[in-house]
Amino acid sequence: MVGIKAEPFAFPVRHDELALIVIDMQRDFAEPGGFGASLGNDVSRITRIVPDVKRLIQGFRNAGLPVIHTMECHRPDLSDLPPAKRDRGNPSLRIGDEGPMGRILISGEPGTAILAELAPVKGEIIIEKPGKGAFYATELGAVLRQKGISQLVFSGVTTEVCVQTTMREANDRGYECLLAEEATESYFPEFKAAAIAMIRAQGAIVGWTAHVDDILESIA
Ligand code: C5J
Repeated sequence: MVGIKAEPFAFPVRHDELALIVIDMQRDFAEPGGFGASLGNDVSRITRIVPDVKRLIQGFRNAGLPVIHTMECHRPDLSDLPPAKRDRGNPSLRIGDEGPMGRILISGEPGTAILAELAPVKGEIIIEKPGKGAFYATELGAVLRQKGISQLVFSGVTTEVCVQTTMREANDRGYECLLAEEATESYFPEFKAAAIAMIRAQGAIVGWTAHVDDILESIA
């Protein structure tokens, strides 16, 4: 077995147990008028990773490996939105409020959709999640078990919030996790750098990180 070139050491890939998770590449985090922008963030940082996320997705599709998309969103009646989450951050628009792309982070609204360039294709799984982590209150664990997946490549946004939370949830559940460095982004470059350093510290304490090219070479 040849591992994927990674930090802090080669990722011991098993291609038949590998899936890609694309976290929250939604208009609400990447476009003006969405949730990310309402918190005062520069959303252009997010759109810059779209080409790298796209070629990672394409590589997994070409290899016949599973691609799983997540979306952070809530029910229209807000019954899965704790007040502590709605009240946080002092955004100009809160989750559930009407914005220029529909209600912020509500299932089915235009702004909640995945960016058109990265849209899931037929057969790909979409996990709608009310939390930052994709295992909390979702069917993700059952889906992965059913597919026999034990290794996850992570991409998407934001590195230190939903990506890192989900990686840590996965790590605790026994999955081996690899973060694709150019295919993830934060509104804060220093937070992305810190998350990458934390993930691979102490002998891959919560996972590995690798360049998109090295991941793609391994699955080609
Ligand atoms: C945030 C996310 N940052 N997808 N969500 O609120 O990282």
